[in-house]
Amino acid sequence: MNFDRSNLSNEQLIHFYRELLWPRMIEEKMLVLLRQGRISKWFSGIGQEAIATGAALALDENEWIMPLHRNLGVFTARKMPLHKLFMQWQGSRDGYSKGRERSFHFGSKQHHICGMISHLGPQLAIADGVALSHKLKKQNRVSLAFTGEGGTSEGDFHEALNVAAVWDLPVIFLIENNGYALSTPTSEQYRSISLVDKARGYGMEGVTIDGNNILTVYDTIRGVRDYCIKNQKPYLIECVTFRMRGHEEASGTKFIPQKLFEIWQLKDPVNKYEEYVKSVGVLGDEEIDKIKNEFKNKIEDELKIAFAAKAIEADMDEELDDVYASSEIRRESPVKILDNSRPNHDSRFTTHDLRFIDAIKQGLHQSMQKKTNLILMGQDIAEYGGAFKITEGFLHEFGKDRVRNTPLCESAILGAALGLSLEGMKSMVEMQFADFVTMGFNQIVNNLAKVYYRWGQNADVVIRMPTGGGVGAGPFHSQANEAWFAHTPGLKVVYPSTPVDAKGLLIAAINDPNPVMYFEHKALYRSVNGPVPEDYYEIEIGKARHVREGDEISIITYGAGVHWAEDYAAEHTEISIDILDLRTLLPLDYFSIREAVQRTGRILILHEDTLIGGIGGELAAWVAEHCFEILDAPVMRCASLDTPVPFSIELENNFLAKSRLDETIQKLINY
Ligand SMILES: Cc1ncc(C[n+]2csc(CCOP(=O)(O)OP(=O)(O)O)c2C)c(N)n1
Repeated sequence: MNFDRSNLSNEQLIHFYRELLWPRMIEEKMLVLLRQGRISKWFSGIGQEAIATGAALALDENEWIMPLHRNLGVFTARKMPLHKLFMQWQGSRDGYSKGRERSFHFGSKQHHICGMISHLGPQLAIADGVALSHKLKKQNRVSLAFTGEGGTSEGDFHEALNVAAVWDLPVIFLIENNGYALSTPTSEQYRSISLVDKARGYGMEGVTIDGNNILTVYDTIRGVRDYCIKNQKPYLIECVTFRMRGHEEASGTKFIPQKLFEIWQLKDPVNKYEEYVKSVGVLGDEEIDKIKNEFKNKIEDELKIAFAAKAIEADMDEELDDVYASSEIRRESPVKILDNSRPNHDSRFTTHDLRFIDAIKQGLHQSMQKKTNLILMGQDIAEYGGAFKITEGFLHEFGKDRVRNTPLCESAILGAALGLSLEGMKSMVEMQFADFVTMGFNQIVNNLAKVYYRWGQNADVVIRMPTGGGVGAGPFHSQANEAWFAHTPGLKVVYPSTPVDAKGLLIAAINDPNPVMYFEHKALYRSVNGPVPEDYYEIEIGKARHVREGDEISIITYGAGVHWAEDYAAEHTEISIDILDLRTLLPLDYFSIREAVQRTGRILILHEDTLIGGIGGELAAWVAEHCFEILDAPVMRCASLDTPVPFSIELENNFLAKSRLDETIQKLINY
């Protein structure tokens, strides 16, 4: 192994030695603690330390790193106190995730380390978002994301590299090629001769280096960093290395030929570098022993602090409170709140008549004017103005930096949106159709939704979801998929039915620091209009709207269902129908739901989503559990058929809940 010190001083060489040795010695201790049952799981990076350590040393401290499960060297090089790291691994309250996350699945804003989720690949696109923020703010910084060679087979790898290349983002993608995924060798993982060949396919540069040589890793990344900043381009680095232990300690190494361990032991990154610093006279045996003793004592001291930590006690209020970031933290200036939650409310706003679609457009437009850190991302939203023309004209007014056409890669764009949040920026991601959200589902439900609870970083993202059927568009352009998200703690789900609410809820969603799924029903875009204030105002998220007063039955609904219910009530004046528009599905407005039950004692829950597992089941259960004594009949549901959404209009009409509304209402009244 050749070490080239270039112009590194003796002090720097010693510093690198200490930084490299430190995670190795911690790990050796961790393996002992694991055998003693003091920690429950350990993913070893022994043999690979030069990569994590070298990478962290090569970046500036305020540059974000997206590490994975074997990168202790990143955490130690960023000077995270060891006792706090131990507390994290023990699941203690005073670790980095209040006991909510395991092993290396945590981040720290202070240290510019982004916590991974188990799925590996999603880390990569977050680096895109951070780099986008640097680019837009003209900061000379990069972000760096890790992946194993196994992770390069994930679609997220492809999407993240592609977006970084197309958007000219200063991101360093770093592959640690240690020969094996959990047990799968590279021959069963990919067919390209070298992983760095993939860089060319994305139109970026790349290099393969010896990942066991800390000076090579440091020097390469330092140079690549300069390249990325100067040229505003991404770069792929493949570090060749070997994992000296099993995937995790319990999985063993039987599946890897023993000979490989013998070969790679001779290339051990710590031993080799130690030999080098000795050979050039920078450190002698005595000094090395001194450092090792110092570290040994430090580990014991830090462990003592960690083991003295109090046992964790669950505090239910705190657990629930920490699912969402406080809504107050994002409002730069006071915003008017329009309360139209009761019929005949007194609105002192000057209004004009707008279609549903124009109200959304106006809300978005005013938000772009008010919030200069708001970035819009979506397929065909720039020149074309979006599939439904909601962003038509925005490009001209706000420019290409803020109104961004994206490649077809929902997952990477949602990951990038999270990356923008890390740097304090707000983003709105437009799904071309709500159905396509499945391609980015993992980022939403596992990353955006959970990140605040896990390590205190909010995902400041609104996802617009053109949704719903009734337009003859078939199974993949018509679905009502709000229930998938209403089931996910950490998300907010809003679903307006009128122009005034569409505008006010969109502004509220954009001002909310949490990830908000904003459902907009396509069939309402041009078929519904109404008075909309010209002001910049919010409708409160989590507050239902009492649409119509009645005393025989209450229909609880949202979205297109509100219009079905209103039309039905207008045509059946012989029945006194009360209507509640939920407007927000997560969190639900239980107070208003209870009031609706009180008004009539007969509840019909109406939604366009299919029956089984729809939000109606949750509502029915809640009403039965909490309002049993004021019910005069069983809670009934009217939902769409439990089939995919059919294309032919006759079939679709039969599918939609609306076709069974009369039948269900009659059943409820006659109970
Ligand atoms: C989406 C997903 N699939 C499978 C796994 C299970 N898993 C965890 S780590 C791992 C191997 C990853 O291999 P590689 O990317 O080469 O990194 P290494 O662990 O070798 O450092 C697997 C299969 C997972 N965590 N996420």
